Amino acid sequence: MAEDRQPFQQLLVKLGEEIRQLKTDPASIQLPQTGNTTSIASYLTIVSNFAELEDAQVKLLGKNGVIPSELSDLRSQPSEKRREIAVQLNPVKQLFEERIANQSRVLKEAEIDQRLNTESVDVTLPVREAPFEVGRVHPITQVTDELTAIFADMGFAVAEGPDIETDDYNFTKLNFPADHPARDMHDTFFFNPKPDGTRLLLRTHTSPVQVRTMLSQKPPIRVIIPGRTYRCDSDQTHTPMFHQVEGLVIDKGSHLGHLKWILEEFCKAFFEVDKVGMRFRPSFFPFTEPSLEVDIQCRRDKGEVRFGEGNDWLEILGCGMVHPNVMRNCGLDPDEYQGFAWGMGIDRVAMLKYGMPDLRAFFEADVRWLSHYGFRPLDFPTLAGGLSP
Ligand code: 2NL
Repeated sequence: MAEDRQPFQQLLVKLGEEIRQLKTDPASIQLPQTGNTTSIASYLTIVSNFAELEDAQVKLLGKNGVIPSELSDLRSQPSEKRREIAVQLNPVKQLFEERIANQSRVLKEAEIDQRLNTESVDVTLPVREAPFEVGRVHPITQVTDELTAIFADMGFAVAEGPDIETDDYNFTKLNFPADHPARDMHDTFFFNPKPDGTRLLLRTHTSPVQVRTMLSQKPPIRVIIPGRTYRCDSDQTHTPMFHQVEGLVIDKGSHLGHLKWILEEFCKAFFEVDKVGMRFRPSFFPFTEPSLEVDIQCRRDKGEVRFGEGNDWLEILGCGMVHPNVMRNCGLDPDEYQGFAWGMGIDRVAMLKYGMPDLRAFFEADVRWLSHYGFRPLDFPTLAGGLSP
């Protein structure tokens, strides 16, 4: 072992000499068995830090290391002699490479052990806010989750459908007459007509999803459909893209009394009050008969709205019994089944519940607005646990 401690530099010089002897007369030396080779290999197993190990590797095997530089003139030798040199040198190189890789592993493990023994975690430090806690849930997402939790609790399923629809599903099946003004370019975003004359559009309400539900499922049906809707309209309370939630119930004995109860329970749960005055006014929609509009009791207080008290009324949704023509268009016999449906603007009820004055800000993607009006993530709304965080 005494040789192991010979300065490495000395061993390298000797290795250089031995390689030169090998090149001159390969038969005169057995490089893999020399004491020098053994000493270098031993040295590589006692190197005690990464810097020294890398230094050894560079000096032995690096581009200008002893072995490559002594071999740089090998091309000038006859091929038989080159073979004899290679037979001796290759195992030596391999031995050094193995020792270096092994020692690198040993040093890495020692370093980890050292850190485990010396570093400790102060578990009493306060927790930093993780990125997903800094992010905020958009009010539309929050309110959609709140609505969904309320209706899910009443046994409603959630249905979804495409934003791009056919004229048939968006209007015709819903009993819109051919010349109805909603079919006008002023209200509806149409795509260019196809060669057969039909044209796709951006759905103006979520009702086409109800049509799809009626066409594909047998009653009893209880679904709500939250989603994006589009109309060619823009001012302080209208944006070209907005959100609706519609509900649909189809069963043998469904009637307006059920509809009224559902909407009343919904309003109490959503606005988080024990009782709420409601007013049903006659109205008109092509797809319901009779049709009603619903106002809820409120009090306006310095720009703030309070529900369940006061003498003001606020319109929040439209509803009605599904028109027999719509039932027939969707493959249901109106003499066997009755249905009711309602539709409500999600953006509008979000503005009302959380006192956000300008609808356009909802879609400007301003992080300052979102950090003010947004909601903490991972606080999922449930009826039992509380809706608004
Ligand atoms: C409103 C009014 C409403 C419906 C939507 C509906 C859907 C089918 C059949 C019958 Cl497939 N009705 N939906 C019914 C009444 C009103 O929305 O003012 N929405 C913002």
